[in-house]
Amino acid sequence: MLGSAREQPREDFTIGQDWESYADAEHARWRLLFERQVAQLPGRADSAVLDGLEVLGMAAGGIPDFRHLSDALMRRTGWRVVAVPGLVPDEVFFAHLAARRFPATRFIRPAGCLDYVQEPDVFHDVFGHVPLLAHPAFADFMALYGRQGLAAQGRGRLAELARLYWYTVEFGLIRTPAGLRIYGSGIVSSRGEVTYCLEDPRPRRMAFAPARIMRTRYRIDAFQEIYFVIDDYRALFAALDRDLDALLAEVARLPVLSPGAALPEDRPIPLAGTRPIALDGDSP
Ligand code: HBI
Ligand code: FE
Repeated sequence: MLGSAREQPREDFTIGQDWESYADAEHARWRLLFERQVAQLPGRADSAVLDGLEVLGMAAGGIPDFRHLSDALMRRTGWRVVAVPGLVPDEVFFAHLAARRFPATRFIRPAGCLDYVQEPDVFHDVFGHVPLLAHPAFADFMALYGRQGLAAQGRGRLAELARLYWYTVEFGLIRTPAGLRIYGSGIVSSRGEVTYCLEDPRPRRMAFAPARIMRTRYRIDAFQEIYFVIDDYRALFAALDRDLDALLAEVARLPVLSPGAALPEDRPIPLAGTRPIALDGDSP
């Protein structure tokens, strides 16, 4: 059956989404996840995430059809969404990004594991990642990440690029005139981390520093101990829009850091420090 999810993956690991074959119960699970997540996002997620959800027509109704998402994305940023069976090899993942194709899983997490999944599912991949692909600067960064990922892998420096992805695309925060906001997909699609990352006093929040991030290990099994904060999506593009060998050499000279490590050059971003400061004398 052409385009079926049960077919053998193609050489680029893509499969058909086979949207028509989703069961009502699977759409209902999306609806539950969508509704409870959207309720938390106003005032916490960056406007680029909220705008992306809207312009791409994502809704509580059910699991989006990747063809419709791709049509809407293509008009805005030239990206499309393709279905893959699960995690794909790094070089395949990078090659898709470089070609402005986002590989998304088609399956949805089982009803018994709505709050935590080990492997990405369609809710994480589509609700978490796809909205920002409608943002031009972020969309360009993702394609550049794919190209530089392929280059870094050729030099045996995949770990450094993966850490940058983790602390930006997956768990990044952004400083806006209204305050700190979320843009990382791992947070946007997480029931608990949305509030933890912005409101809990325990994690540290540091100014974006690409070479520092590339030395910092990460945990995949717990909320993050450290978040890095950008001021603008163009800072992501600028971090990789340079001689990769020079950047990797700079990183390789210094030791790898644990997520809890503190460096004198770290610049903490206070939780309330970005709210507009009153000019009438009642601010510190
Ligand atoms: N495959 N489907 C999928 N999704 C990912 O996010 C992904 C992947 N393969 C490799 C990978 N991520 C990461 O290892 C790279 O970002 C380094
Ligand atoms: Fe992800």
